Amino acid sequence: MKKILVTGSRGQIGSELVRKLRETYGASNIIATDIRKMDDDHKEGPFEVVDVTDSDRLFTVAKEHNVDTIMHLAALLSATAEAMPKVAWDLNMGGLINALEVARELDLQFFTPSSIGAFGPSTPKDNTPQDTLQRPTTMYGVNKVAGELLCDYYYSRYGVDTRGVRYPGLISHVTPPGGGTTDYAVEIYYEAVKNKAYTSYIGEGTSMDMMYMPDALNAIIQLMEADPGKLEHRNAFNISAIAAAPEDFGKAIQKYIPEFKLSYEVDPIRQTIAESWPNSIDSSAAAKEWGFKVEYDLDKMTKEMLDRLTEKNK
Ligand code: VAH
Repeated sequence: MKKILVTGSRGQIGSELVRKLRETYGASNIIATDIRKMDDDHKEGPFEVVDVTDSDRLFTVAKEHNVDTIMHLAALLSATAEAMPKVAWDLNMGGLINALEVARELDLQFFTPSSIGAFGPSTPKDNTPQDTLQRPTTMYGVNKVAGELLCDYYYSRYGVDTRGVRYPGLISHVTPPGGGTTDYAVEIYYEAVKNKAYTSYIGEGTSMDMMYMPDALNAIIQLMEADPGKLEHRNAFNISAIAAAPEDFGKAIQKYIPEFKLSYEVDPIRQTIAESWPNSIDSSAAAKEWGFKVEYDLDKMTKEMLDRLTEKNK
């Protein structure tokens, strides 16, 4: 039976991944960890306070719980990383190599997400290939490319079973993201339900890849359970579900809330980051090597997001 330690369990991905993994593998087999614990955190199973920059603590918790897998999510996102690049390097890279070292020493399977942020302005923008130029111009992107190379190194040098995906912007109604460039695509749904209006900090016509959280979580489980003999790539796979710009979200919402109004007040910093990323990426390698597929398109995601957030607002 799999026994998994998750870092960053209180984050946008971690908070839902822990629930999904507990449903899939049993609550007691999923060790949720984060730098701080709040009362209502993941009470249905083990929770440990772990700062991923403390390698001894991470090793001790992994060993004591006798895990066989680490899913490392603790990291700063793009906009926050751009605001404090040195802090981002220390956490994103220091935390990653600590987690990889624990995986090497305890012979654990290892997952960590990369991002479409691993691409830069010189990367082909449309239908971005799996293998292509990666010269990102953000600290977050530098962290993601270095992270992909480091995870592949731990696979080729030490035989650690490292696997990863390049996530697009992730959209969910459970835990709002913090400090991301794509956060607007979450905020727009919250504001649509609350105020029937949203002012986007990303400009009209700026297309980015996006994905609904259930598809993002299924992708992790599918990849980690895939036959290693079929994997030609490891870190990290392009995956996406939706390529959309703010006006596409606006139109999708107006199908259910006709009076919804979208306006723009562009944030130059996050707009510059967004423009350095692809318009759409090619997910065919993930489909071929481990059967990646998605259930949610923009309309199905929009309907579910609005329904769930309306229920929450009651
Ligand atoms: C961010 N949500 O905006 C993250 C993600 C592709 C975007 O990496 O930083």
